[in-house]
Amino acid sequence: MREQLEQLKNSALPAIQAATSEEQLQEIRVRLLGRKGELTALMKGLGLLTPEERPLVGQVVNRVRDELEAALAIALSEARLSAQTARLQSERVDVTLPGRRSTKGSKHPVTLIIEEVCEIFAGLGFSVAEGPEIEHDWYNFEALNFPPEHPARDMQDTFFVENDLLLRTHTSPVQIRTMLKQKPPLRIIAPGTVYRCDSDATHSPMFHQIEGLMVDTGISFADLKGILTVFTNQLFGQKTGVRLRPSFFPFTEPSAEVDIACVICGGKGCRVCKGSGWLEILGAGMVDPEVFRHVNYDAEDVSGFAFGMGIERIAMLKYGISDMRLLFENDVRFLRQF
Ligand code: 2U9
Repeated sequence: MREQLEQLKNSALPAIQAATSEEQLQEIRVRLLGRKGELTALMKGLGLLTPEERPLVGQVVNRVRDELEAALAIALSEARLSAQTARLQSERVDVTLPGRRSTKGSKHPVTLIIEEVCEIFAGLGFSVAEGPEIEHDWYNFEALNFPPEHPARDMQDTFFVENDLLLRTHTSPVQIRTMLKQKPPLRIIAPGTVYRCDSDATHSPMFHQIEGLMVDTGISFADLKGILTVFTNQLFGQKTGVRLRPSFFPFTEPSAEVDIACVICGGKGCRVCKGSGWLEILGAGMVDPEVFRHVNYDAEDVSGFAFGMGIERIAMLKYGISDMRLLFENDVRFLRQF
């Protein structure tokens, strides 16, 4: 049996050294040391030996197995190294290939309009104010003079969180919070996300607004018209016509809707302006004295104007987008055009 073991070793070692790949060495390992391998088969003969012979031959078995294992390990690492060397030599880097361009993102159209509007108002001395999106009923409705039965306070129009907490329906609470913290004069714009229970091609339950507020002594409706004319001219072009129509909001008195001459047809009448030649882009008015009372401003001493606009609507008009939902679907084929 000793002889058989030596023979096995003597024939196996050259085979291991001759093997050139990991696969070949794996096959040899199975053939020699596997469950049905040659060494395993020989070991079964140990049982036929005398008790004296058994430990001696057992030692030879162990030595042969250790030598074979060591030879296999060395050959395996050599095979791996030469495979890696061959791969590295064949995979040459072609330095003449053009580099891979990194794809550059672009700003969302809503962000672009917010930035542009903020920039215009910064030039007119307004600073940006921000506030929470989850608001108290008091800041969102009560302080803004919404009567208790106003439809906006209904579950149909507002997302309520709990009791008197809700998702702000406009950014006006930001101006209330600012007035409570700061004394006049005040010139702020409040951009941000707002929420209303509404969803179709021109309404989204989540949208963006920019509102503005200017309070000082002697502020008049003429200031409102002047500032908003400068604004619309800068955003839509110097020759854009502007008109104000009487309107109503709980928080301003008097109030107006601000229209610009249709950016598509120039005022002749088309599908976008529904034949009127005008596009409504803003609401505005003189701050109601009742609102000043809620923030402890003296309406006898100061006056102010406020305005508000929906950013998605401005983006749709400025970029010719027909369906508001495109702004929220995040389809890169749409977004990469900006
Ligand atoms: C305070 C006082 C007054 C903000 C105003 C509007 C008119 C307005 C709409 C435009 C389109 C909302 O997004 S929209 O649906 N906004 O018409 N907003 S005046 O007035 C204020 C705000 C804050 C303290």
